[in-house]
Amino acid sequence: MPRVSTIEAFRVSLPLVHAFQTSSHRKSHLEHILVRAQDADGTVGWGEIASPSDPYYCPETVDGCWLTVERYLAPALLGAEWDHPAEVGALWARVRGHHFAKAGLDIACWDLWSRSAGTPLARALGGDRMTISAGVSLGIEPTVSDLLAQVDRYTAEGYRRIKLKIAPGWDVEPVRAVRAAHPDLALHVDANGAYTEEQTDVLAELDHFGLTMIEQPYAPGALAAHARLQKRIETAVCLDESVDDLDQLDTALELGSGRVLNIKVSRMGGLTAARAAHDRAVAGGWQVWCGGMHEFGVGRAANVAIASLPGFTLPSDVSGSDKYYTHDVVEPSIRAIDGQVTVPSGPGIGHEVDEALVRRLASATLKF
Ligand code: OSB
Ligand code: MG
Repeated sequence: MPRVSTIEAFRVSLPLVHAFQTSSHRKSHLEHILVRAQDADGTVGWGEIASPSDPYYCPETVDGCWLTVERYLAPALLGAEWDHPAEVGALWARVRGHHFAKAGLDIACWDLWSRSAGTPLARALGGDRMTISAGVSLGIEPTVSDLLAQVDRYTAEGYRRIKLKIAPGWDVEPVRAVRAAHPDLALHVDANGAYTEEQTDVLAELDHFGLTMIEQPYAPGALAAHARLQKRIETAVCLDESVDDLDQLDTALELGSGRVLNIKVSRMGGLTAARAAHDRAVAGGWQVWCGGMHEFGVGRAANVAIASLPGFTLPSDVSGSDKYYTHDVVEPSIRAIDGQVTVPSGPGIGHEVDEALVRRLASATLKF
């Protein structure tokens, strides 16, 4: 079996419909790297590197991913023999970290392989759902009434749960206001690691609002602190930044650092790794859901595919493209209807990339 004889990468920037602010950064447009892999038969697979531009969520950056693809990952993949996409991770196992960059190539290989097999990516991964449940992640807004307007808008659109970004100084007040306006809403908060253990009293106060979880309250490495918090509060603690490999997940499971895992394809280093995290977390008795990184259509379609696995029982951060972008890079664009995204039945990611658009928008390209 081939496999990849041509690899191209494109740096593409799209404006966000609505600026997004977390405890650590603010964004009005996003630059991602789209990866195109072609085999000797001419079959093409696409992947997306959804790294943030700046190292505020994770250590990776778009610039760093670009160099890593150019110097290490693309040369390792080009011309290598493999039969199944679960094997490609071994090609770059020597490269430590760089999970977002690896994920882009991994997704392209899964798309390529499932297209040549004529299989939907979701089924190739072992997913059995026909639709996935979609929530939205709302950034920090200038005022509580701006936030309430956002919540009203997306609950009216039918999204199944709302996640609110919090940070010290923007936590109990917005949560109380949203809860008062929507008593039965499935609601959770995400701190992106902005709290220290000295600020635990605020987190304990959030225990009284019937939240489904508190996502990543402390710094990524603070697995013991997360375990102490989980013992103190009723609300489930969810890990995001703390878990980017199976060893960290094992430690978290053993310590009881939470009860829920946000699985991001990018953070784990690709679909194979995300599936392994799903299997391990579910076996350890945790609930899992699919997180996102404001992906364009390629990465978003990969998220839909992984979220079709049976263990993804909680609503995802995989909202419709229109929440983020006026014009996405795939056709048809990904849509949430009444809080559900349909898992495509066509081969591969099930969406066609507008290649002319990608080439036109690219501010830089690589070709191997
Ligand atoms: O912590 O889940 C996060 C976006 C960028 C960086 C980190 C996070 C997020 C989101 C948005 O919450 C998820 C999405 O809508 O794609
Ligand atoms: Mg998060």
